[in-house]
Amino acid sequence: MRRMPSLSWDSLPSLPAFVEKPSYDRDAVSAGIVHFGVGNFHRAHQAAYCEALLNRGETDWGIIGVSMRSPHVRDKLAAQDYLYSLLSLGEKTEFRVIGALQRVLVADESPRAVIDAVASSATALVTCTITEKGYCLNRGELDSEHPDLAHDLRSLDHPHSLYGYLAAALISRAAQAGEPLTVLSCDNLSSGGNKLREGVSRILLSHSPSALEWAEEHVAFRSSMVDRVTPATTGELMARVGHALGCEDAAPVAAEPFTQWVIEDDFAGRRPPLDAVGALFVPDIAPYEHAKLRLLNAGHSILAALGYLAGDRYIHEALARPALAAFALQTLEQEILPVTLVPKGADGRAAIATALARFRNAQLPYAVLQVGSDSSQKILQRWLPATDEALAQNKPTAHLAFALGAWVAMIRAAAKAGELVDPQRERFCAFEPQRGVSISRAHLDIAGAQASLCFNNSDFIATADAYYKTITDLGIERALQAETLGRNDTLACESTQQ
Ligand code: CS2
Repeated sequence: MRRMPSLSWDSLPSLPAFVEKPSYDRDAVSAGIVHFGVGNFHRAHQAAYCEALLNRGETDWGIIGVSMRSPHVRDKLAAQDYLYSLLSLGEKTEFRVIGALQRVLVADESPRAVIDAVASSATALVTCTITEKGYCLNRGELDSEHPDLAHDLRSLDHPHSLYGYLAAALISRAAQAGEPLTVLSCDNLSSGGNKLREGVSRILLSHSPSALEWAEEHVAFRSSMVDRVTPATTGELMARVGHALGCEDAAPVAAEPFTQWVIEDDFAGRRPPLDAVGALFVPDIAPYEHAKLRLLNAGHSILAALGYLAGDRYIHEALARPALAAFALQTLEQEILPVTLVPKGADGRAAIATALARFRNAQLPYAVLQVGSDSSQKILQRWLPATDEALAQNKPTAHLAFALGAWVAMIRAAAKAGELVDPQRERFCAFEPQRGVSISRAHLDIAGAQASLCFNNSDFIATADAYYKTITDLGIERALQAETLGRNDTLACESTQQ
């Protein structure tokens, strides 16, 4: 069989007319952005916004991507001029080819090139999608003993963390009295920008107090709320793209039609006009972060745990089970929403309904195992803070206790099946239940949730343990029925707080 040609700038003119292609001269574009973490999410989200800017005639906002360790994405993209297809899958299917990524550096292979790219005055913005675990946190706080951060506090010759790369680059930028820079977190994390500031400052303090002083004046660390459901690429997607385009794309990405980017304003230096292509600049990001993490991501993680236990492969399959769908809706509406700050003018119930409708999109199957990955980190951002606030305010928490019991059951079952993907995998796998020791508390302990109120609330923990037992005895759906949770005809959400 003849091999199809690879996607490339030369092949663009021969792509079918339904494919939206770069309309700009790539040689006229410079890279004003360095982005850390070139996974599917970045390529479906921030890169798509930048592509829209380039298509409008802006020339400053090309992207240099950085992969911290793996060369895979770089290798695939380099072979096709860093172009890739982005499919929007919903009621309609839309194809775009994105050219905003100009090249991808692999930090472990060429640390100096990464430091130089961030230090260059051509770079006005650094963005990142490094996931929760890239922030080196423990108990929700920056952890100086985390091996990567501890390494960078000692030496910046070959940094291990994003903090280290930023600090090394700022030392060089300060020495050149370079242009101001904005560093923008694009992860599902509360106050990601503040964490980046804190980590970089800690490292600068130990390596170059004068660069720290410069950075305090010239660098802005900001947070953003990013939203677009973007699953991992499958072989089926690659085949579909090859067939539609008539050329081979080794790194296509599929995402839902919905997309949102809310950015904490007040940049240092040049700011890409992202508001012209659908992003929103706001002075206060907190309500947007809260609403997204708690009303969407919490729901996603809860459905991932319940769906996994029900034997489902995908989130939309979990939602097709009435008891699971009712439980997710009740948890979000009755227990999480009352303690969630929503942006002014927004309707929390409508946001929940939209999130669940988006999760039902069967055109875009999203694996429960993918959403369930790294859950020990995700629950600290997504639902434990809401649980703590509900407990503190003496509000209902029965569903949240059940969700905790289900999360523990999911961890145990996935560990047993060899399917657990989590930074704490080894500890979860080595865990042995002990008489008289709460299983929920032991798992929260491994997740680093010791500082949370729910960890220390014996009634809540005992309730979660009891639910865990019902779930493992009866299976998830019968447990929901037995406990009258997830039944449309009940409002079983008494407070477990005395
Ligand atoms: C998901 C998110 O995998 C996950 O943990 O909850 O990636 C989610 O799809 C995005 O945050 C949606 O914006």
